[in-house]
Amino acid sequence: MKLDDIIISEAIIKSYTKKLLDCLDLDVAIVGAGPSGLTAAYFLAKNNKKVGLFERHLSVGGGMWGGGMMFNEIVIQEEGKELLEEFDVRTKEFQPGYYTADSIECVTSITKSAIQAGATIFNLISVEDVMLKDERVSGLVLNWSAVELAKLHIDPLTIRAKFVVEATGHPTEVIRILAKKAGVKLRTPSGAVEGERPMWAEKGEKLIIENTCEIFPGIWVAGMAANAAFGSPRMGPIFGGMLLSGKICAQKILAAL
Ligand code: 48F
Repeated sequence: MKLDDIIISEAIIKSYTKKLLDCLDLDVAIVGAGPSGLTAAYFLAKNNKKVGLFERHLSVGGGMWGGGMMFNEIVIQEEGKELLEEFDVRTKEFQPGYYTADSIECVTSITKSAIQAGATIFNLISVEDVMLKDERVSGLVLNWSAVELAKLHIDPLTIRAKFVVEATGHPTEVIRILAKKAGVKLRTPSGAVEGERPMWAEKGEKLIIENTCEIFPGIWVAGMAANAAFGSPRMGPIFGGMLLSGKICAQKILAAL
């Protein structure tokens, strides 16, 4: 068969455009394809919700690829191990209660599970703002990451969502933008992003569960962003809390939808 270069281009443009058009009006829009965002996407999509996940970088996976200090293994505890089994990730017991997993197997398997459950993942798109109507977050403002990187003066596009998930990790970008631009009070002790505290794995892993919540009407925090929002500690390369936070966030949103 002779290959037509123009048909190849047309196939990409048409199928991508269809994907983007299908995501203009979502049940849940997630910002950040790290472990928490990907896990939330999986459980929401598995429950037949229309989910779009927007990731700034070329690659998904956030801070998971590099394990700890580029040693590409992660540690998880018992609860996290059960979740990894749901994604068909193999784990090894290191000591009672401590398991390791290959970080590359984790990222690829969770990502595949989320996509095959029905979530649509867009890489190379940055969320630069939220849509705020009647004191409720009701969507996201998107632009190509290339536009952001090149600092081009090009207006964004907007998508609507019943709920937004802030899963941008340590920088906690989306709720910072919301608090700054709209001057609203978040459901944190001070009403602002409290900022993450120094490393304390045990406390960080416990608190992330209760910090996963609807932090302002229409927007939820999951993963490291939840701990940073509430002034809780970071926890380093133990990932059970990230996965559990994504799952709990999805379960709470499912109950609210
Ligand atoms: O940082 P990240 O992996 O967040 P997470 O799911 O997991 C944290 C762990 O990786 C690790 C840790 C474990 O103990 O503390 O750090 O909470 O993934 C966040 C993703 O969000 C993307 C960013 O590129 C990364 O892949 N991101 C951040 N801001 C934006 C964004 C934005 N404005 N628009 C789109 N994507």
